[in-house]
Amino acid sequence: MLACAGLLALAGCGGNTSSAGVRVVRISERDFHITAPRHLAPGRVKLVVANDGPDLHELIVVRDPAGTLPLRTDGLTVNEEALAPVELGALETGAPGSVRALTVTLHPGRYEIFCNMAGHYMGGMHAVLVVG
Ligand SMILES: [Cu+2]
Repeated sequence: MLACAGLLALAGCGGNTSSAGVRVVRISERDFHITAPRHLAPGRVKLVVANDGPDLHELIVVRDPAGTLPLRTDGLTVNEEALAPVELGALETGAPGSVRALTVTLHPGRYEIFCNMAGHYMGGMHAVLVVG
């Protein structure tokens, strides 16, 4: 990872780099799993999110030093309102087959991405990103 970080400015670390120097990170969502790189270098990244279905999915990015995300009283969804201070951004509901993008700036630390359609987080639609 250290060698990777050192090469970032030169080669984009093997990933795609847009003209603005924003790195592209590909994420796949499906029922009920999110596939994403576990480790990322700090900086500006464009999360390109493919919904591989078959259901509708969202994607929310939060900085999450504490670990466990709070649930609403319905027991089926994450309490996004409680996470507002640490939310970096969100993609609202996307149809199966859609590809959407969200650009965020990542600082060293632990992040979590998740889908907050009813029951999807509980079903396993979350992933931890370790930045640094
Ligand atoms: Cu979902």
